[in-house]
Amino acid sequence: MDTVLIRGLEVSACHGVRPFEKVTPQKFIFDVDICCDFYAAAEDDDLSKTVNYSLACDVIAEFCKGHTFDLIEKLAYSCAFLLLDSFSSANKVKLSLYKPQAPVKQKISTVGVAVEVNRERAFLSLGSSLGDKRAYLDEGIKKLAKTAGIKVKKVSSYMETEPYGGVAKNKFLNCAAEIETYLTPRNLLNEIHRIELECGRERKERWGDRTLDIDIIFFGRQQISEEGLEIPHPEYLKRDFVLKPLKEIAGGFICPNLNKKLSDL
Ligand code: PH2
Ligand code: MG
Ligand code: MG
Repeated sequence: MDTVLIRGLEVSACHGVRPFEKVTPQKFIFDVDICCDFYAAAEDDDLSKTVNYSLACDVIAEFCKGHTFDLIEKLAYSCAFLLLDSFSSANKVKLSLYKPQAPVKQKISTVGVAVEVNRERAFLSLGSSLGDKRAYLDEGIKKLAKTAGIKVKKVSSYMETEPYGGVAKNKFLNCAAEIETYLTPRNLLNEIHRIELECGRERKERWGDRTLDIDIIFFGRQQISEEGLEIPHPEYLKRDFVLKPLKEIAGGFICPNLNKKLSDL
């Protein structure tokens, strides 16, 4: 994968848990890999077709100086997200952040953290069968959009559907959403669980009526089978209330496990 490299970018800024670190600037050093296809930039010798490393350095330096965090973990994640926001052609950022003057008793050459963040396209199914169903879907989408590392790209129309599975008794309101996300599938699932909880979801009966349910149907082309996390969703083919709204917003999407277009299912 083509990669723009930045090594040893030095920024003087105030980050740290200790109170003096929040007022006394110290040295932070960034090593960054920004992955983007720059074949066309190389072909045409055209700066506008790649990630301008000088702009990328400005973005990092300005953010690092303009904020104060306790943790370099927070600073590293925030900078990686910001780089993906700033450069739409970048699909992965690897960032190492060093703090050579960190207050540590021992003599050290440096401490630091490394993060790797990917841009992925994911599809979600949302459903509600309790209370003000439309308001719960609206609220769920609003909360997704407000979450760092999630951008809502498309939302299907809301469709009234019959309860499926023999447990839920009420009619559902369902929709699908396309998001772009910088989160891992596991962290996306955790954010979804937080949003369901904030929308009054009680986890009692599997498949029972619920204020808000958000399921990950696809996460890029990834196939995942882990405890509590199966992607593509194991049931999506059987569920019209998932397929119909998905086809509306992503008919051309090729399902990773079937290698068929959604619109052909
Ligand atoms: N969700 C379920 C069980 N049954 N039926 C419809 N129509 N819509 C749903 O979203 C739904 C369901 C479990 O998540
Ligand atoms: Mg569900
Ligand atoms: Mg669910």
